[in-house]
Amino acid sequence: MSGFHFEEWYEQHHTHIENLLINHFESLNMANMGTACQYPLRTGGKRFRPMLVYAALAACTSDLRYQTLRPYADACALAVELIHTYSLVHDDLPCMDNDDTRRGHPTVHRIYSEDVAVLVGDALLTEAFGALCELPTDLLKKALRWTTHYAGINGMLGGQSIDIGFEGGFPYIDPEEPLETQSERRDQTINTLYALHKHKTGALIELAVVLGGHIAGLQGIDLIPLQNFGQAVGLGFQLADDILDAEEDAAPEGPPSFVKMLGIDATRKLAEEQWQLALKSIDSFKNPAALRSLAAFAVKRSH
Ligand code: GRG
Repeated sequence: MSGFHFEEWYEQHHTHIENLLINHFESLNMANMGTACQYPLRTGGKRFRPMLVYAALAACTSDLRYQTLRPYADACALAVELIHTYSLVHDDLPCMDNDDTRRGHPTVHRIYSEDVAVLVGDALLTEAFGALCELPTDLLKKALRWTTHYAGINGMLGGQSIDIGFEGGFPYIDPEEPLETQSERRDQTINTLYALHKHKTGALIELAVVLGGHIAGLQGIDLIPLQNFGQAVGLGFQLADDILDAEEDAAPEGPPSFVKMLGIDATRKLAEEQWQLALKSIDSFKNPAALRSLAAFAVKRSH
């Protein structure tokens, strides 16, 4: 991948992923469900996670093998973005975050209804596993295992269960109490924040790069650098999100965030450290250019 141009690469992959997503829901017998599922797929999105699948595959293989293996990357990219989209649809529901808009558009339950939005999320998740069935049998079983692991109770869904306070949760910090006597509860809050985002945000990002490496033929300890990359980028992505939120709206109310707990400068420093860690973990790969650019895109983003 010599003379790598990220903008060009990003545009090409973005268009390709949009087509995969929309085409997946064309020509279904249940035409209304097909259209409803396409709605959250048509309203934008950076497509960061599916891009990581292609970038991880490219990092671990030759240009020639990349072309051969690309259809398998398509299956995994589709699966990861469908799971991401299901999580957003369900996260926006009245029983979760109760959001009226997502990416500047009305949320699925506002366009349709709550019951339809539940079904849309369920359908996107189910179809993700269907998409993985396009993998050859030697890749399928582990891809299913990892997807279940990172999307499920040990991954994103587990993170969401921390977020809603069902699993662990944040201790109460009395805003009137002096800082010096809050230290134990502040430590507990920061540890909960790490656990929450490692699972809720980080798990799917890690899944994307693990699937890319898996298609390239990496197994066992050879996947560890990609897992480390995924974890660092996952945390960096969330830190960037917190920084952007704080820059847009400095209101102290709402749930705890890294910026609220650590301050903006320490959060920026932590994000920078995660970026460096991410780059270091893929140092020895053949073609790390796209992964490197995606790490910067996630951690140093302005939107
Ligand atoms: C409902 C099981 C279940 C899980 C929901 C991932 C999640 C858990 C909720 C999404 C809400 C949220 C703010 C998650 C944190 C991760 C994050 C910043 C998601 C947004 O990802 P982007 O910026 O979104 O990649 P786009 O719009 O670009 O696709």
